[in-house]
Amino acid sequence: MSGESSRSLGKGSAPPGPVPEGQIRVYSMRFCPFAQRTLMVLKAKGIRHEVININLKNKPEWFFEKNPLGLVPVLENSQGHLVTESVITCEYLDEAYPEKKLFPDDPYKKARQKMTLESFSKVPPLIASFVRSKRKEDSPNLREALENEFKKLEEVLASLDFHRHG
Ligand SMILES: N[C@@H](CCC(=O)N[C@@H](CS)C(=O)NCC(=O)O)C(=O)O
Repeated sequence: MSGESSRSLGKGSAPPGPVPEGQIRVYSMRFCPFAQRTLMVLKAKGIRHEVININLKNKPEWFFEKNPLGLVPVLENSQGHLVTESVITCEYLDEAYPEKKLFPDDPYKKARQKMTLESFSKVPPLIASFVRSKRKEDSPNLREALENEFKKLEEVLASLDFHRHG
């Protein structure tokens, strides 16, 4: 069941059982940039987790009980707690597993970090549109917009002192 490469579940599939004690589950989709956020935080913090990929073109009926909006990512823990929205899942994971904190505790530093993240909120939808576009040469504007975002990101990363925020 675990692993990013497991097959995706679609309509008519049996609902997965409860999450085993001490585990956390993420409902995901392999090419979803939003779900990648959650998966990256799980990985960065070394949290043991299981991945269930959802066929978003043919969603299982039971998936709407996990998220009425039918969107991935969704986190579920062994107490049956459900957390949706990628940014919220990241912050939840950082607080629920405090051993290796990614967000600073200082309120101002934390706000600055969120502001930096927010300034790149255009990136996931841009990547999704780019991946969806049939012929890449038909979307020069998308490519240019993405290249600009990555250039900006590189500049921000180069200017950051990670040790100070660590
Ligand atoms: N704001 C949401 C967006 C999540 C989202 O749009 N996920 C897409 C896959 S990349 C999805 O589940 N699409 C299914 C649909 O639109 O029905 C988040 O940040 O988690």
